[in-house]
Amino acid sequence: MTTKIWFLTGNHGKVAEAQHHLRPLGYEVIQLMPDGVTITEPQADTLREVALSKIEQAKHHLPSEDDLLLVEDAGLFVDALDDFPGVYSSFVLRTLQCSGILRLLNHLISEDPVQSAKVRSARFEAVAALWDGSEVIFGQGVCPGSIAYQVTEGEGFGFDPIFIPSDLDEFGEPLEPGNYGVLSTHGATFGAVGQEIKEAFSHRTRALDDLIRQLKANQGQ
Ligand code: ITT
Repeated sequence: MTTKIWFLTGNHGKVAEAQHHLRPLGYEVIQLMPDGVTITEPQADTLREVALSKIEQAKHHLPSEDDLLLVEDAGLFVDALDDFPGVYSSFVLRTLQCSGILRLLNHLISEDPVQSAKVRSARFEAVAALWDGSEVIFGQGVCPGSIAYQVTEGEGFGFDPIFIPSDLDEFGEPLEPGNYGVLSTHGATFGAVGQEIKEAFSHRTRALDDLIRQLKANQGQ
């Protein structure tokens, strides 16, 4: 039997990634955008607070009480910018865009390759929250990587055109930057690889897997 998950988000890229990942696991993901209801995203300090606020606002608008409600909040955290833009990622994408992040990092450029790699080190983080009708379950995912030198055209959304994920080891776990793994985009950004390749590395995949693992444990599966 397929379980319906209503995904509250205005971001079609997120929906496509969640559908692609969760369909084979037996979940039908449908985008939820309740008519005439404005869901506000609070300016909070953590992704978890933002996700919880969206669940609280949306749970009364679920089409059926038997269905599940999903929200997910993500952000790009750049080490050399003290984790900026982080929880401000949506605002920064709308205003500075990807090219603005590159300009900020260019001010910090170093001739030393080791220092230069540190300057560009970054990660995506995602918190997925699921309302199952009685409680909220949280899943977390991190994707370490680095910021490219140029914006690449191609697939993906948001900061994908400037984010290069770290290689993965044989267990699918990310390696420290600079190490070669069994799975690699060979320096290509998320924007330059297809959705399936992004999925192997992505913070979203990891957050959703974490969530589904807990959901199944709660259901005794
Ligand atoms: P919601 O309606 O779900 O909130 P959003 O696009 O505002 O959609 P977030 O607040 O979670 O999503 O994301 C903050 C910003 O980070 C936003 O500009 C996204 O485009 C970007 N972002 C999130 N996940 C990303 C990913 O996997 N790749 C690239 N950029 C991403």
